[in-house]
Amino acid sequence: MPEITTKPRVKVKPQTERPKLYKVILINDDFTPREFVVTVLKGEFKLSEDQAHRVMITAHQRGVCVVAVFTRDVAETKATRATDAGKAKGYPLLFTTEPEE
Ligand code: TYC
Repeated sequence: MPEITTKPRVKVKPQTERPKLYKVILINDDFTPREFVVTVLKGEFKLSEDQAHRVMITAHQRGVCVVAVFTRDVAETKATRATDAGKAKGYPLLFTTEPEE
């Protein structure tokens, strides 16, 4: 009887693989003042006044706007901090995260 031996193959991930990126998304609401949204975008995401204003207006008009893209930990931390900044003032301001395709 011939014996068949098989070598286990171990898949090695290439070390050059990039970490998955996550979008931070700003959600519109009817209560948070526009200027407060701009202030949070500048403070937490380091956007300029002009960038922050564009992002806020886009969310205001379309319902959502992608703020920026980060690794998972950074995206979740920033989204939580920015949402908490609104909560502290009694606003329903909401930032969520979503993996990039
Ligand atoms: N819609 C809010 C208002 O009219 C402003 C706003 C914009 C709130 C974007 C949230 O993500 C937001 N006061």
